Amino acid sequence: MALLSFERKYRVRGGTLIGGDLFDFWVGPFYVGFFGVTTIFFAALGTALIFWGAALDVRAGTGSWNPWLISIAPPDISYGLGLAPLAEGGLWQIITICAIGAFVSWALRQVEISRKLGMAYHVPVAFGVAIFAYVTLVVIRPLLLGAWGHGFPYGIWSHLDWVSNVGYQFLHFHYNPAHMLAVTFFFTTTLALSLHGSLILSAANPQRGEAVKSPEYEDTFFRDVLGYSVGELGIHRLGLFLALNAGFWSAVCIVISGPFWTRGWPEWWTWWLNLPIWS
Ligand code: 07D
Ligand code: 07D
Ligand code: U10
Repeated sequence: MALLSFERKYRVRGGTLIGGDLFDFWVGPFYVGFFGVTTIFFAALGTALIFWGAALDVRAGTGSWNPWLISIAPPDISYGLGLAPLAEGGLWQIITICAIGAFVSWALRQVEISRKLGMAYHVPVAFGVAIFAYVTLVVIRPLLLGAWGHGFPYGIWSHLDWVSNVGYQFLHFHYNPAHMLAVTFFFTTTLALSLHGSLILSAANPQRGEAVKSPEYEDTFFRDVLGYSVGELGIHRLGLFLALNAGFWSAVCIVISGPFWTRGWPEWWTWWLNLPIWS
C-alpha cells in the first residue's frame, strides 16, 4: 500500500490515553493529540523563559545574545532544595519543569500514535531512557546531594564546562567503572549500526540489473565471517539493548558520583590491590 493511501486508512480516531476525541486530529503531517498540545505548551514556555533569562543577563552586563554563549544557570548551592528568585536560578527551576513536561508529553504522544497503529511501545520506552538520563542529571542527583545547584546549566558552551568540572572533581572520570560500561555501550552501538547498515545496503541495494539478495545471504555472510548470525530480528533487539544500556549506565555513572562515591575515581580501584590473593 502506498504511504499516502495507508495514511488515509489509518488516520482514524481512537487510541488516545486522555481527553477522548479532544485534539484527536492531524495538522499537516503532525498528529496533535492532548500531548501534542502539552508538548507545544511546555516547549514554547521553556524557550520563552530561556530568552527572558538571556535578556536579563544581557541587561545586567553578564551575558550576550551569541547563541553559543546563552546560558541559564541553576541556583547557587546555598539555596539547597528551596526555590530561588527568578534571576538567581528560579528561571532554571521553571525551565527544568518545562523540559521534563515537554519530554514526557513527547513520549506519551508516541504512546498514543503507537496505540492508533496497534503497535507495541518500544519507541516511547526507548525515549524514556533518554528522559531518565536527563532527570538523573537535573533532579535525582541534585536531590541526593541536597541542592538544585548540582544540576547542569542550560547553555551550549556552559554545559560542556559543567561536564569537565564535574569530571575533574573526581580526579579522573575515566576510572568510574559505570562510565566505562556506558562508553563501551556507546562504542558498541555505533559498531552494531555500522555493521547492520552496511550489511543491509550490500544485500538490498544492488547494482542496476542485479537481484536483491534475500536474508539467507545476510545470515550466511556473518556465519562465514564470525561462525554465527544473530538474525534479522535479533540485530534489532541487540541494537536496542546496546543503545538503552548506553543511556542507562550513563545515568548510573553520574548518580553514583557524589551521592555514593566522594573521592577520586582512581582510588575506587584500591579494592583490587587489597584483594587477599595478592598477600
Ligand atoms: C543529533 C538529535 C538532534 C538534537 C540536537 C540537540 C538544543 C539545545 C539550547 C541554547 C544527539 C538540539 C539542542 C535544543 C539548545 C540552548 C539553551 C541528538 C541528535 C541537535 N545536551 N553534550 C551537544 C544537549 C548533556 C555533551 C550538542 C541537550 C549532559 C558533550 C547539543 C541535553 C552531558 C557534547 C547538545 C544535553 C552532555 C555535547 C549536540 C539535555 C552528558 C558535545 C547533541 C536536554 C550527556 C556536543 C557544544 C547531539 C557539542 C554536545 C544538547 C545534556 C555532554 C547542543 C539538549 C549534561 C560532551 N549537546 N550533554 O547531537 O557540540 O545529540 O556541544 O540533557 O561535544 Mg550536550
Ligand atoms: C542526558 C540527553 C537527554 C535528552 C533528551 C532529549 C531536546 C529537543 C529539539 C532537535 C544521556 C532532549 C531533546 C532538547 C530538541 C529539536 C527539534 C543523554 C542525555 C531527554 N566521556 N562524563 C558521559 C565519554 C570524560 C563526565 C556520558 C567518552 C572525561 C561527566 C557518556 C569520553 C570527563 C558525565 C560519556 C568521556 C568526563 C559524563 C554521556 C572520552 C570530563 C556525565 C552520554 C572518549 C573531563 C555524563 C548521564 C549520556 C552522564 C557523561 C562518554 C570523557 C566526565 C557515557 C566517550 C574523562 C561529568 N560521558 N567524561 O549520558 O553520564 O547521554 O550523564 O573521553 O554527567 Mg564522560
Ligand atoms: C527510523 C526507522 C525506519 C524509518 C524511519 C526512521 C528510525 C526502518 C521506515 C526515522 C529516522 C529518520 C527520519 C532519520 C533522521 C532522524 C534523526 C537523525 C533523529 C533526529 C531528528 C531530528 C533532528 C528532527 C527533529 C524534529 C522534530 C522533533 C520535529 C519538530 C516538530 C515540532 C516541534 C512539531 C511537533 C508537533 C506537535 C507537538 C503536535 C502538532 C502541533 C502543531 C502542528 C502545531 C500547532 C499546534 C496546535 C494545532 C495545537 C494548539 C496548541 C496550543 C493550544 C498550545 C499553544 C501554547 C502556546 C504557549 C503557544 O527505523 O525504519 O523508515 O524513517
